[in-house]
Amino acid sequence: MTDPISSEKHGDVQIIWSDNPPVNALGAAVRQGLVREIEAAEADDSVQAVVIACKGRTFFAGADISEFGKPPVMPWLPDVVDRIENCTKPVVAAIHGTALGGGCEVALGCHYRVAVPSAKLGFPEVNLGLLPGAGGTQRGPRVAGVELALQMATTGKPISASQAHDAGLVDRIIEGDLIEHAVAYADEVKDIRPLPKSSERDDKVTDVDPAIFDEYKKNNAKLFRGDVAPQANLDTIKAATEMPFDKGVMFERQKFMELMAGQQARARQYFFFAERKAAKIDGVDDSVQPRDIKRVGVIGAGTMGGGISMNFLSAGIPVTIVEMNQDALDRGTGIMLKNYQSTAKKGRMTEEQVGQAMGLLKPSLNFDDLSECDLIIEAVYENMDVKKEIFTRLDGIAKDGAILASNTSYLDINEIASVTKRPEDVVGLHFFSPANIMKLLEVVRGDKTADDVLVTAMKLAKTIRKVAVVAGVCYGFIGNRMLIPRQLQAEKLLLEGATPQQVDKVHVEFGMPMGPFQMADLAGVDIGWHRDPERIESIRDALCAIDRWGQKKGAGFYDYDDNRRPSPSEKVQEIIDDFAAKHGVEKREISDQEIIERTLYTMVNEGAKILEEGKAQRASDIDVVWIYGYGWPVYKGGPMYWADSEGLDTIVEGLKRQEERLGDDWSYSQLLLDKAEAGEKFTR
Ligand code: T1G
Repeated sequence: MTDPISSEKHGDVQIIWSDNPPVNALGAAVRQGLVREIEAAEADDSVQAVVIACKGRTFFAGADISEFGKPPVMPWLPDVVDRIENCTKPVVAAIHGTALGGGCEVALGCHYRVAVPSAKLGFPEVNLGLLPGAGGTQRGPRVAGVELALQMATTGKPISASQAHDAGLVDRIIEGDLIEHAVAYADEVKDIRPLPKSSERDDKVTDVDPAIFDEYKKNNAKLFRGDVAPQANLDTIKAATEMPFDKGVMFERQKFMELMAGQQARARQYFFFAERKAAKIDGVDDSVQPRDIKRVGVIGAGTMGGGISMNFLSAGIPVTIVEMNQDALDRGTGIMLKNYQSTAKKGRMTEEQVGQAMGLLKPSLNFDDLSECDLIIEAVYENMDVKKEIFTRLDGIAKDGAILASNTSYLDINEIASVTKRPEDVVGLHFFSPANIMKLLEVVRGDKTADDVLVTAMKLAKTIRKVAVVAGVCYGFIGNRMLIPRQLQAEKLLLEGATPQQVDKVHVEFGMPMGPFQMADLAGVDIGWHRDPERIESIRDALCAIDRWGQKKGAGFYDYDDNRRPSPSEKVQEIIDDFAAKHGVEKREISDQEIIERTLYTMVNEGAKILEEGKAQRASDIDVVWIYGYGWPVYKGGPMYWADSEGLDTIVEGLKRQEERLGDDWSYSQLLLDKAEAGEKFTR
């Protein structure tokens, strides 16, 4: 392995380079090289100042996560940072790309920091279930101030170079060549003494009202729910206001080690790689090139079509959106504009950017306009006949090589493709509502979908800032298919004595953003309903038949006030009791554990079936779907990782305990049984 650290002289300034693709992670060789080169520069009388810089796309993006859990190799990163700070000559960090985690801490160990305008700095360790463990929780508040450091460390969100400059975290924003200006800056400061050490500055942590920490926690309660790392980050930042640096870093080290040893950090670190693995398509050669997508067509300007269009417009890709009538078209484009304007009001985009995005939109009533598109996404009513009719028309209109995609959330892509003469160009692009917000995209691979169509979809997903997962064709693909047993058991539990609020409470306490019935009310109880009010085969049918379609109707499984605040519904309880009586179901006390076993264990069983049928490439992909598509608590790693943590034998035992109640069409995944028997895991 070539040494990633080198150095070169520019006059009396020594540049220490890191060249450790892809992101200059601070692995052992980098840490060793940094110490070696700092000591060499210090001992070299011809060197008056030092610049630390990185080749490639970014300054150090943090500790090397792939080293976690392995035997440590010296030097520790905190010692590297201390060694830089104690260098007897000024050290300047030249920052581009993303100085994250340990990268930001190395920069803080330097005496000065310069950055290009596009650079970002951050403490994303909390996303890995950790905290800045190389002095960042103590240096950060001293340099950037407690409140900014607290926000950075507990949210993991990076800040821009200009925000960092305003806070004093960056000394100069460099317009032009970074290295040339960094060397010039080093030349400017080379004789200034004493050297400004982040660890010795107390000006930004003295006189801090301790109440700000409770205030912050109260205002960001969601951050702290269930997840232990945000609290540890708050505690260590707070320590910077209560104790001297040396004591503070000892406290930081203790909290860091506690987190690192914990389940949540392991789950989050697993997920970091799981998310990136999802982008890889098994069996498709890296040489397969994506098709060029210059213009996207969207059929349907409803909630989904509008949201889908916004993803491409925001990425600067022109969209032709087609509707059946002017009213629907105007309504759809109006909602898109409103969404953009509310984003602008929150300061997350400028009015000019809103104009640019909407300027790329071409509304049309003429289906033939889609002939100019390289990718056409059908986002209309979830009905196979309607979709077949559209794809038949598309087949005659779309240009050669255009990709024809359906946003269907359940239906058979092979059947849709079968009405075209180009099934190899047909793929499923299942966006999750709201499509302009939710990060998950299920890319559904038909039997005949061409490899380059798949590669194009996965690459495009990254362009529109989605996390894509390849799914095979089956009813509901990955996510919604696993919802089916969960919803089925949840409703059966209502008949047997549980209440909607009890079932939802168990899920929320587990860490889900909402429970099955809260979700049904939000999404619409009528989704997938057969629309026949006379046909009452389930509690949902009974609710739909009397217009209890969820929040949009002010009533679903819950009653809602004008502000959509939910309350338990006597009417719903009546319907449940009638239904149970009619079906001769005895009411009984239902334990929380039974709810977990019947709704979450059955999901794991379905996930195992998806795997054994080859409808997901790997178990970790299923976890990515559930974390990004449904808000599964990332600190539990996703349903398959979580099942491994519980033990697959525990899952099987629980299912066997419930077997009698699971219904006639219940069946075990053989893969689950085999793995449980063999003491194996799905995800490691
Ligand atoms: N360690 C090891 N590999 C990493 C890595 C890291 N820190 N960051 C990225 N990679 C790999 C990634 O797996 C992928 O590999 C490739 O680089 C490109 O990544 C002591 C303890 C920097 C914003 O949390 O946020 O410092 O799949 O696809 O979309 O206090 O990577 O190609 O084989 O994400 O352009 C703190 C994590 C660590 C930053 C770039 N740092 N990385 O995004 O590329 S803990 C982080 C990112 C720490 C100290 C603590 C992003 C990125 P492959 P990518 P990208």
